[in-house]
Amino acid sequence: VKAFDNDAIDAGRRLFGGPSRFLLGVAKLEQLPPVKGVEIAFAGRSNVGKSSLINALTGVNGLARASNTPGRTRELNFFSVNEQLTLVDMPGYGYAKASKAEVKRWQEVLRAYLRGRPGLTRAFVLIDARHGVLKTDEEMLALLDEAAVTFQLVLTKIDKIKPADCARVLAASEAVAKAHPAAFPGVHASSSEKGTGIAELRAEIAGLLPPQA
Ligand SMILES: Nc1nc2c(ncn2[C@@H]2O[C@H](COP(=O)(O)OP(=O)(O)O)[C@@H](O)[C@H]2O)c(=O)[nH]1
Ligand SMILES: [Mg+2]
Repeated sequence: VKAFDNDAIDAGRRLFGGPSRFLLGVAKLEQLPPVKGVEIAFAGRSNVGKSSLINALTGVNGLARASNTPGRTRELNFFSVNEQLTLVDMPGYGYAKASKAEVKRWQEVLRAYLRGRPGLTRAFVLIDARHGVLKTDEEMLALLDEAAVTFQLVLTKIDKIKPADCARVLAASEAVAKAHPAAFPGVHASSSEKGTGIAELRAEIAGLLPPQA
């Protein structure tokens, strides 16, 4: 990913330095809240580190986990950051125990959400750095292409691999992204555990907000 200058890093720090709170969990599209400000979504396989990344970005431990109570994991969970930004924790895919009917149902909810959400500025698709882009990830990317939602890839858990392997997975992921019309160039590498790449991701997100008046 491109380098961020001090101003961009500062803007990210200021944005996420503000209060963050859980808004609501949505299981049915009729329950979707009106879009307020800029909305961004986090997608990825279950266990890839979506909740951990939201906690790391907001600096609020347990913020995303707080909404992870049973029954909530199949919902779209909405969080507010500094009253300026809405983060959406999307239900994880690739869950081995999910039935075909379940997968189909949540794909329909997801597709409807992605298609009918003009305020959705970008989706970050999280990729486990140990595995790279898998087939189920490709399905998600195809869904985003189809819905014309700009997405950007973020490697997670880079603390679990060697720097050389990280460089290799980054390059491979960039090549995958290039093949998708909805991809935003540049792949982030992160570790919620160590805090690596969090400041840069905050800066990227802050850059999506309209300039301050
Ligand atoms: N080592 C390491 N583990 C992580 C990292 N991010 C998440 N995890 C672990 O991966 C597991 C799944 O994380 P979670 O955020 O719940 O994933 P989700 O299902 O995508 O929301 C948990 O045990 C986390 O502690 C990371 O950056 N490094
Ligand atoms: Mg989660």
